[in-house]
Amino acid sequence: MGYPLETHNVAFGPKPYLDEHAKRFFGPVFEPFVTFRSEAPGTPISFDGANHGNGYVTTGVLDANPVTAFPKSEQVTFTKAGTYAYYCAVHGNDMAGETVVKRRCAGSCSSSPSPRSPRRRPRPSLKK
Ligand SMILES: [Cu+2]
Repeated sequence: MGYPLETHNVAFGPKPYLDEHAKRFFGPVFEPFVTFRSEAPGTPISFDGANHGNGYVTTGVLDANPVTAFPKSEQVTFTKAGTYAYYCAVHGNDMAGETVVKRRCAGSCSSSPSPRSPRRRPRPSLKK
């Protein structure tokens, strides 16, 4: 029985900066900037687009293999609205996307309607 060998990371930041790390991933040792998360172990990843001075944040390597020390998933909390490009520095440009954060959400956002929520129909009158 084998283990899944799918290994990825999710990295945000300036593209040239990410590319530098990505192209060195498969070196004599795995590139530490790709392999390890950018935030201290055990701390949440909170992203405001300016982390570490240049907006760099990475989850580090993620995989579903129980024999490695890498987590299966990570959670990133976005604290500022914006459009943030990310990619997997293991696989490069073919595994990329954007996260669109429309507004800051502190706590539960379900209690206040979005400004873009559709208008509600007026209630029917209760006149007899
Ligand atoms: Cu990947």
